[in-house]
Amino acid sequence: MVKMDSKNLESRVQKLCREVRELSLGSNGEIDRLEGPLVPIRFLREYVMPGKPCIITGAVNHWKALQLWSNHYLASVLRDQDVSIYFTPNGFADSVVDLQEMHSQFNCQLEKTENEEDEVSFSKQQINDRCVGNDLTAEEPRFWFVTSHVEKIPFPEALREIVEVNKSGRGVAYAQHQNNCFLSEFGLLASDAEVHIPWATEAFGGLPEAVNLWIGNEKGVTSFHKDHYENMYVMVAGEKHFTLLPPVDVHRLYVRSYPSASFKRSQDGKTFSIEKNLPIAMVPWASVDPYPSALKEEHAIKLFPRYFQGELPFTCTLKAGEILYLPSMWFHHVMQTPDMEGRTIAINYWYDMQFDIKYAYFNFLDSFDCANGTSSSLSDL
Ligand SMILES: O=C(O)CCC(=O)C(=O)O
Repeated sequence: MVKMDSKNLESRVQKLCREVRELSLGSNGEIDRLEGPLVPIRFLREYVMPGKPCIITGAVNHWKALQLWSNHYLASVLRDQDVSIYFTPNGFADSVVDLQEMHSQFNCQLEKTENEEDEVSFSKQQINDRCVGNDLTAEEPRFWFVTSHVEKIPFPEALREIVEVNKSGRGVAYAQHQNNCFLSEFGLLASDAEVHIPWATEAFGGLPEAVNLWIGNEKGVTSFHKDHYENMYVMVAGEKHFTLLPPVDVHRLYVRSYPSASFKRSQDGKTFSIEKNLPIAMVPWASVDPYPSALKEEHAIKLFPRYFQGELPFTCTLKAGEILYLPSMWFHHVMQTPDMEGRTIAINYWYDMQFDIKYAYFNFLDSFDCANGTSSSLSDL
């Protein structure tokens, strides 16, 4: 019997990651491309059951959305519709934010809490200890998990905020409401696409739990995270660039618990502040930004060696008319390139995942802290 010190555990986890690639995912970082629509049983056997992503081309060519959805058409169909829009100063929604950087680049600061007692569910020491990069002697933690400022505004105004991002100086707008919004706020567009993907519905054994519409621009970045859904992600306009890691690679993302807060945008839309969510709640989130600026690269490699020195992540660019099958629990980071009209548009279908043996294995793996060789969960507090 081998005693599990941290080095031992680390090398066994690395071996597990390599083996998963060798046995089912491949190790060149490429995603299979297939001509669709797919036969459900083949999709189920070759991709859903092994939990392997793929890109399906030619399966939505019949959608009117691909031809019809100019900015003019969208603004006309949705002229009287209010929609939820998510604003950030820098385009990074729901991600780990460095307060020092926010202050120096966007003059955006953490607001003081009126009643300190509202905060005390976790001590500052506890918060600092859990996060990567915090100075243990500082008054406040430096890194926070920050969500967007959300407003419901008329669609034509929302679209202007998105496509005129470089002119407005009013932060970065992203239509990324996820509550089945394609069938609610954007329901007037539903007949231009489909409310489910028939062959995927057959493979998954039921209709999607939620269908969401995403309209963004080149500044909008979605940070590494995972979802408890099977995801059929359809690109309608522009391109999205996905960086993917399988669930078995969870330790490479240095998931830590961060105190949570939200951006608040001023009424004129020109300035942002950060408001703590009270009482302070800790949110487990991936610490790695896979594309740090040149200035931050060396530091990032030192801080996150398991990510930057490990196996290549899987990457792909999804173009209009293509579908990405993103298996449940895969970590994904998303960037975008708009089309000639200055926007990206996507619709995604979230199907229920099976909470089965793979899910149980993942939780077991996630419960080990490789750095210490202990079994205290990185994500629990
Ligand atoms: O398109 C994006 O920006 C993010 C998509 C995503 O996270 C998802 O579909 O789960």
